[in-house]
Amino acid sequence: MTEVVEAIFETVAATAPEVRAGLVGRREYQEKENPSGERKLAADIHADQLFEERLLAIEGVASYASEERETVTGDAYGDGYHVAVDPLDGSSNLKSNNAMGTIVGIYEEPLPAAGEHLVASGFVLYGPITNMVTAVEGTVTEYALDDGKRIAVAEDVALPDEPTVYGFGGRVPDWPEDFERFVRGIEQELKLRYGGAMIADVNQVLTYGGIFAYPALESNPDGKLRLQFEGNPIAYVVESAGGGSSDGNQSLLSVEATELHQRVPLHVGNTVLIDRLERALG
Ligand code: AFP
Repeated sequence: MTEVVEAIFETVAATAPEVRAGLVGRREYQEKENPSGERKLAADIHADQLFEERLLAIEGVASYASEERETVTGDAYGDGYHVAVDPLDGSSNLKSNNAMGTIVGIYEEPLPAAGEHLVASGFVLYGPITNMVTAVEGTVTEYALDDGKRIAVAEDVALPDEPTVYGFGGRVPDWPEDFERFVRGIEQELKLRYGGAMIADVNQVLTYGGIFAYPALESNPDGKLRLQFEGNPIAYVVESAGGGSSDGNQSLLSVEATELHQRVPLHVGNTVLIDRLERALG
């Protein structure tokens, strides 16, 4: 198992410099929308093509799915791992030159699959430094990427016990009342860190402790973020780092997967805050 998982992470790391270099000149929107009805940037398409080609070439990877594609490619029910990728998370940050990320979830079951079928997950953060965080068998490791090579910079990463930051997506008038009441309490205690790319905001929570959420909205009770490509992989990382995740009443990893692009209300962070959130929404 671990050789294939390692090969997947090595491939994602080796591809990251081309994704980053490919951002220049690719910030215009294409006509086509992605399966979630969101406009696609040329940069989204470029990253998606690179990851599909490279990941499907790995012995032991059966299929590839991405936020940018309607359906799974490769052998959807084949033996081997089923990889779910958000090639460029936060791509609307490209125009404003803010951080973005790549998210990868490695499932042992055909997609769509519940998060409990993840064997590993991770993300690349295109920040001042390109770094990568992986969660494998309950251990979280942070790497600096140097020309696509992983250099471990933190082993056994764990959320600090004391939460410091929070970041909540969506618009205040669109938040359900019970979530807004929860936020009003958090606001009195923590510092706001919200940048519009989940990976960058979640990395703040991993580094400083706190909570990130893109909650259920009045306009969309399932929220905005996708279970397969964002919710499950990030919940797996945060829970492996000693934190918690929730769709409002259960761990994201327990949410039943019925559609490849299903959305889910996403809350991740220190367990004390996730417990408080579930009591507030209960
Ligand atoms: P884009 O990839 O379209 O920029 O969306 C990013 C994202 O999926 C996630 O990374 C952010 O947390 C969230 O959406 C930001 O959404 P808002 O623009 O509604 O704040």
